[in-house]
Amino acid sequence: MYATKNPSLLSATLIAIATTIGVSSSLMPAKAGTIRSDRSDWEYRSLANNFSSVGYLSARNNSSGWGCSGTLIAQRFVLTAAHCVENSSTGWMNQGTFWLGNQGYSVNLVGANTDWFNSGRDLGSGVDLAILSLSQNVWNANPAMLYDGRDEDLKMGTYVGYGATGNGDTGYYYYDYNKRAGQNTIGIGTRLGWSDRTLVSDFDDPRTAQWNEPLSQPRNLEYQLAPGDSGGGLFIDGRLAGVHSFISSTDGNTNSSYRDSSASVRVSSWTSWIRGAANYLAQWTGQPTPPIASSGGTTSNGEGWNRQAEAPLAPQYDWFDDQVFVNFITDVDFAQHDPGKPVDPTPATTPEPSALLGLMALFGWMKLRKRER
Ligand SMILES: [Ca+2]
Ligand SMILES: [Ca+2]
Repeated sequence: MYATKNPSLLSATLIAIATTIGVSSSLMPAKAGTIRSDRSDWEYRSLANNFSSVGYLSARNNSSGWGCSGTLIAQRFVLTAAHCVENSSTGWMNQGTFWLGNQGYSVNLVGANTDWFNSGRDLGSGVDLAILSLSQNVWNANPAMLYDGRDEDLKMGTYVGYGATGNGDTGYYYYDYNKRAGQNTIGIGTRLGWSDRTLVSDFDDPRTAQWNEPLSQPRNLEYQLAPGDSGGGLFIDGRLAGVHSFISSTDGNTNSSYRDSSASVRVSSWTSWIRGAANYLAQWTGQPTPPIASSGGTTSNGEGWNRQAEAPLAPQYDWFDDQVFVNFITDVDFAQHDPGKPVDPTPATTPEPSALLGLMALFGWMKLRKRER
């Protein structure tokens, strides 16, 4: 059910948001997800095998490590959530490995959306976006195509990610590092009082579904995001339509149970930023402009096709290449660097190091390290 159908749920959601600008117990980053209590976990894990572009992101800095998800959008670029590139208490990642199947690829550059910082890291604004450059080309998975249609509302979406799981009755309770995919009916974020740059869904209980109400029909593999899914991909018609960002609840416990909600950053709002960011980061490493494909939906129900190849699942993620450390690249209005835009009078050049220092000054606690050779 969506809150718009129930005024009391809507007001409860809004109250939760008002009290949660910043850190909140009821609005939290989605870090795999929870499944229907009457379906087998195997079905969700099998569905995930259709989405090899979604990988596991392991990150660490000098004092902590954490895990997220991400989606390959070009041969060496990954789209993820901005909150995945930093730990809220220990700071930025300085090493990262993006895992596709059993192959790990080191992260060498990160660019996070400047609006994420400008908004005070406001999850509800739909700005929780970062792009990662990998130190080598991916060879065992196909990049996802971006969804650039604006007709996402009420289409079926497929969530893909790694992390905590459980079911709608229990909420999430264990973390097995497996990839799962599940479905839901997607709405524009304004339905739940958030930015139209978010896409949302709610987790419907099949036992209490209102079958005459299109928004309250649980999908066959109805799904809810949970910690560990952050940065993963939401697919419509086989295209990447969202980047998993946060979960919320109106039942007082944001545990990904039935009735809780999922939210992803809306890719169609950011296609220029994504292309521009990838292009800009490519220049830093002397790479050619990466081709990033996009197209609108082709079906009315969001089922569509996908062109994903299968990649085997890897059991272990605690590996980092100690020769590769992360550099943060300032978002110098990345959207202006979209190669699809009319030619900018100033030629694109390799950015000066000041761009990097600017961010270091802004976040003085960030450490950049380079291995001594
Ligand atoms: Ca639903
Ligand atoms: Ca709950």
